[in-house]
Amino acid sequence: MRELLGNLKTIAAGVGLPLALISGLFLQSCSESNRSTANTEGVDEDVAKAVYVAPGKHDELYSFLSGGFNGQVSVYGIPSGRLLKVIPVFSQFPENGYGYNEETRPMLMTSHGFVPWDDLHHPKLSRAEGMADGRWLFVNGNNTPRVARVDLTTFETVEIMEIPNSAGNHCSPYPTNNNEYILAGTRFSVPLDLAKGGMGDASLEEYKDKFRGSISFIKVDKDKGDMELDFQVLVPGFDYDLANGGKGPSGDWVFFTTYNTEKARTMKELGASQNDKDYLAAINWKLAAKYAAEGKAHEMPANYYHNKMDHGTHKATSTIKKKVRYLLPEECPGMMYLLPAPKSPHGIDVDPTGEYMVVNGKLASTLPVFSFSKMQKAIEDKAFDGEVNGIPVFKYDAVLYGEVKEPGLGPLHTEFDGKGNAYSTMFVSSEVVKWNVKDLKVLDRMPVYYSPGHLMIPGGDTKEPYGKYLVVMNKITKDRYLPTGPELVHSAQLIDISGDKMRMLLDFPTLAEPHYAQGIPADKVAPNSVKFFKLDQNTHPEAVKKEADASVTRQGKNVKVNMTSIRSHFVPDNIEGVQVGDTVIFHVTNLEQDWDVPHGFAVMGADNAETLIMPGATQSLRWVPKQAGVYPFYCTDFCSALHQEMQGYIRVSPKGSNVPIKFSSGEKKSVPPPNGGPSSAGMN
Ligand code: RUQ
Ligand code: CUA
Repeated sequence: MRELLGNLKTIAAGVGLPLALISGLFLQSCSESNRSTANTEGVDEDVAKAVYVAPGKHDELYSFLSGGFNGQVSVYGIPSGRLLKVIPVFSQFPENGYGYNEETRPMLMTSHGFVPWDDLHHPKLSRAEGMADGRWLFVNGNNTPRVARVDLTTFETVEIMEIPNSAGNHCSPYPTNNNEYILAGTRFSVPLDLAKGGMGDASLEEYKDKFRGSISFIKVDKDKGDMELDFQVLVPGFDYDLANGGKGPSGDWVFFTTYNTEKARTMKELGASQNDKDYLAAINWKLAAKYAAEGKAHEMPANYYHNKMDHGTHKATSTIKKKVRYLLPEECPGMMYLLPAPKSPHGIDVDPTGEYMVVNGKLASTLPVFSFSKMQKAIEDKAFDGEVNGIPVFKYDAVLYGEVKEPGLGPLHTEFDGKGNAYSTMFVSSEVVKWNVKDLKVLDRMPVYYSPGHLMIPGGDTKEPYGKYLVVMNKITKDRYLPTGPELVHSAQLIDISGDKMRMLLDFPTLAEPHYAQGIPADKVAPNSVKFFKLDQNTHPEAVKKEADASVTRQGKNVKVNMTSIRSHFVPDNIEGVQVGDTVIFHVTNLEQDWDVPHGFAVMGADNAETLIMPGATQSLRWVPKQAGVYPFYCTDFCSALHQEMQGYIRVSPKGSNVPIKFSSGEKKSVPPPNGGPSSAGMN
């Protein structure tokens, strides 16, 4: 395989082969390697020690991998690669009822209606002084433009905000060094109707004149993390791909890669690959904020949802926002510049010192590194080469620090180790390449399997990388694991970067398609992890805090069941008086005040999901029985030795019957004290 790739490189080097052709060649090389068993090249014998986390011991780091098209975030322990949790964000999750139960359904509301899915690409940890602080994780929804916030005390999604004037929120979300702003750029430009708001109706032939991109400036509350769309910058109608914030000297700047500066609207594979250089856009976010504050912003109508989870009720509410402010770069001198960057660039990564901006040009044969101080000088000297829509374009040589020669094929992303080295993924030549940021010399190459997209070094996008490990996320899995039919898991690989040479440690399967990831030392997150919700702080309006208060009430065609659960019974567990044609809402409060004792609730025929209620919380399930009968309900989580006994019945009579509402917790059979948890009960 190495030989093959070598040949490939010689063929493609310098000639600027179209990506389709190169990847075609590459796929051939994949099937080549299918013939042999898994390739263990680069793996030495005692790597097991480096990743072994003994039973009962904890991992050194958390890592948060995006799930791509599953709309979720997966949490893995590093170095073991153990999957710790799946956090549903944009997707309904039957496992715990997220997006199904009444409390979380509003989280998935958008101006397009209820959208229970998205393509989640880039997790970014919140920051303090340029370092990940372990409080929140921000993620983007690429399809129906949204930004979400996960609270890392509960590992729950607590806020989702739709982004207006955007289509494909890929270039997102990028926090500045103290979360002053989260920046979110649109991937696709769309025709904007500044008078009526939102997307206008336009002929595709008018692309060049009417289509615009947008970059959203989302303010983050310092203490609570709540987001608010402050304003947008409306930018030329390119495709905006990825972004990253500066640090140190470049801390006031954020950089965005663009492609399709050709403004092609069809067959973009070719149309958007014509220009020898596209742009890296540089925006001074502080200056933009100043312009917006000083009245340079215009206002236009908008229509977008902002959904927030309340801490006390544990219920989400949606607010519909009707206005958005925007800045036009041509009216804001000094706010935005364009750096010419070869060639359909993807990732933009800023080194820990904040001086070097690395642009990963998918089709480029070199890896250009731009210099922030040269950029400052170029602004002073007006070293421009024309302008686009009033935005100055720098002369390439005036801002270029240098180029990494023959880095590999198909560079996509770069991260840093804090020792002056950079690591870049090469999609086409399937390798991670280590190079020195100062002298731009390639130092090492590690073949990876296969076709890496993003890579992540814990803290590798901050001013002080944690270093030590690198996780590379591969797009193609092929023969790495036992085959599971046509659909395979994706594969991440863990690489030790503590020495001069990279050392391959571990393959681990990932869910759906991870794009970016974030890693953080466990001690920045674990101590703040909530064990359970305090019942006396539960302000859910339908919560019942003791069994005596449980009730069943009818209001017209609606029947409301306010129920409690505790090991190992529900109150009430016998319910009568429901009729076909009624809508029943179960509000179930878990009375437990102990760690790791959720109760589930499911009722036969429920067409949505179960709910999984954490101790001290209330969740509500809507159920519309279709036929008369006596329906069992039960707890879905094996919570005690008598979990199988945790069940009840609800009687549904024909429409118009005269069975009155009646409920009880029966002649209770004696219930053992709540000590029957899995650890003490020997329930197997
Ligand atoms: S992008 S590799 Cu969102 Cu690179 Cu996926
Ligand atoms: Cu409660 Cu099983």
